[in-house]
Amino acid sequence: MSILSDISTCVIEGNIDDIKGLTQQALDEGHEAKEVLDQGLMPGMDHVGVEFKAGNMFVPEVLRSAKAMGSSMEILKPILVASGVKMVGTVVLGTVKGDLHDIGKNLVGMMLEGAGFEVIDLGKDVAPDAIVDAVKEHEPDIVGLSALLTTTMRAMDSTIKALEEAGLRDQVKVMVGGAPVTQSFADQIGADGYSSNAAAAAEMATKFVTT
Ligand code: B1M
Repeated sequence: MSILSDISTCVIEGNIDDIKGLTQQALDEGHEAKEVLDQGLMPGMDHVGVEFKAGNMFVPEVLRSAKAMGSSMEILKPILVASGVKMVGTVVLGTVKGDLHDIGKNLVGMMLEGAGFEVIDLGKDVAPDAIVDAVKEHEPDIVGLSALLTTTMRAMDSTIKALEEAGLRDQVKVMVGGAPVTQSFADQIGADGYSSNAAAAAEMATKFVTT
């Protein structure tokens, strides 16, 4: 097996202990950082996404895989940034105002990073104005909003309205998710997309920037 497939396996198995050493070894052996990302980390994360969607992997395992990927990215990211490799796109992500649940949002962020996006994670309890400011500052392709409470879902609506009022709505796709959110709610508030899980969110984001 090549070192790049060993790195894929580390992502799939959530092997946080070995992945950093293997990443450094791959670079030392002459592999480009982009090669490690495209042929090591990404295929691993794609596999995780498929297995998670199929119900063969569960949240704790996916989080561990995402952590393994993050450990490798700590080494690769500065090299990728310095060499000007473009990320697939940028996502401003946050859990909406009044809502402190961030486990699902973090998982979505990790899957997005796994799919090659730069993720500007604003955290939880994020007010519509803070999203507007972040869109002005970072000019993302996508805004991702998460909500876990029926009482905070409405803040997704307010956030979309704030983007409209700031004249920014046409510049970004807005995707929403979280346990109480549904496709019909997403349609009702004028979001561009809804996904029920992190793997589907990453797939949708990729479609947004490639079609
Ligand atoms: Co809270 N909580 N909680 N809680 N909590 C729920 C959500 C609840 C369903 C529990 C229950 O009553 N059965 C209930 C909500 C009821 C409702 O509104 N219908 C609830 C409540 C009531 C509350 C409090 C009000 C409790 C209280 O204080 N009285 C309070 C509210 C605080 C606040 O937010 N203002 C509260 C607090 C908390 C903790 C802080 C203790 C903790 C959060 C810790 C944290 O996130 N750092 C917590 C937790 C852990 C939960 C449960 C147990 C688990 C949520 C979770 O992390 N799931 C939850 C019950 C449950 O779901 N079993 C519950 C795992 C996570 C991976 O799934 O977040 O759904 P999820 O994300 C999924 C998808 O939804 C999707 O992808 C993810 C991965 O597949 N997804 C997206 C999520 N965001 C997306 C965005 C996308 C696309 C997909 O695009 C951008």
